[in-house]
Amino acid sequence: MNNAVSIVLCVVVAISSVSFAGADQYTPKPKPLPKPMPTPTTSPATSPASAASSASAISDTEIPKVQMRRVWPKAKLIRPVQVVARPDRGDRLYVVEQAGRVIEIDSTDPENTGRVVLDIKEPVFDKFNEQGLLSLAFHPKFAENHFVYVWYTAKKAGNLPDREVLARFTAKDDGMIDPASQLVILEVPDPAWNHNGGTVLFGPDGYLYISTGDGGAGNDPWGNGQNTNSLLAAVLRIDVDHPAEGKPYGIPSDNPFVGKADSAPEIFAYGLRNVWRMSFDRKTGEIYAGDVGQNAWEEIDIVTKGGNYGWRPREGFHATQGVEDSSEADPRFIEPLVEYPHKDGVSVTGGYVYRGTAFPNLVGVYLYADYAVGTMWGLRAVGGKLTVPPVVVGGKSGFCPASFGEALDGSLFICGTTGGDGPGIIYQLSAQK
Ligand SMILES: [Ca+2]
Ligand SMILES: [Ca+2]
Repeated sequence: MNNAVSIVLCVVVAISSVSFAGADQYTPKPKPLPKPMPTPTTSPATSPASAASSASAISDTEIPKVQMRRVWPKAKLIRPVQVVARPDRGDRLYVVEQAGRVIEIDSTDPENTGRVVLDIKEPVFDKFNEQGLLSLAFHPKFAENHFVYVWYTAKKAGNLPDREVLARFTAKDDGMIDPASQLVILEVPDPAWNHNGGTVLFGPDGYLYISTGDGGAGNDPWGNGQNTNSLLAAVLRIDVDHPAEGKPYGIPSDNPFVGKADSAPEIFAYGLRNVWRMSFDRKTGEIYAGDVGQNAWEEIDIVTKGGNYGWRPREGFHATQGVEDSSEADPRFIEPLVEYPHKDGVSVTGGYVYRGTAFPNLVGVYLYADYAVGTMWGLRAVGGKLTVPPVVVGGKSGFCPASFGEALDGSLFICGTTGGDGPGIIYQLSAQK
């Protein structure tokens, strides 16, 4: 039996690597999770006197097992794809629903049912399973300007083709986001329904980063991956605070393709197939990205300025099968931090490096998951180099993790569904101390 197909469990493979046909062809069939790793043995501090030494006793080679506790079960969430913390209100989380709504959760109230703060089901187009409202980012100075930025797929209209849209909306004092306040910042024409990116987030440099997919279909038939004149298959970086004359955004002067011929100055990094989720390590400023693979390998990349991550000649640490420009390892291409094969999952959901304070053993661990099988892994890396290889830290069979989320205090969440249009669920993550 074809492994890659047999383990596609989540009916709506929002970021699927392999599903070309409609998702309704797939029958959910939960696969048992890999056997959990044994709980690492630790020597917890047992007395106040040893508390001081306990911090230094925490090994940076350990990766604890991660527990998932469901939170806000009364909030009716439909296909949640992101959980984002409001920067000026630590008690407010905004949950992005793929069909085009944003739900605000009062995180102090375990019984909270959520409040719809934005509904843009029109103009969002979510006919096929990787389309829709995919990501939201609060402006770092949201408290002052009330700006939020979203990334969504939009349908052909008038002279405009099918496309991805980066738009700014303005919230009101009460947290409601005015749908009439839309300002379109960037539109990227999109040749196919799949591989639409997309995470938007602000970096520590104040610039807005956007992951785009390679456009879609299979094997990148338009050659977007290695085309630095295409905004597709890239991480873009733009300056929304200092627009260039006549444009809704500016280009950071040190973007890698500024002033280069036949290149798009918006590009920060390229050769990426479909970065569905990426995040900044809030301590180091490094970008961790989960790049969804094609037929064989899922990968995690540390995305650096000007980097070429190899798609389509490379898939994970391998020459891509079935393409004429398939390549062995080559100095042109930055290899992944880690990869996993399609026997272990088929659609990577990039997560976060834990930088909270509640679970010292988890600090510095990068967590990520597979959307189709629900497995969650942890690894450690320093300076872009792997220091502790990935281990399975948790996950739930039958739960399809669409995204991790990070609260202001560094607590982590994971959201998703039980598959297809199944109920939307948010879990809070914990680990042993
Ligand atoms: Ca596409
Ligand atoms: Ca790659």
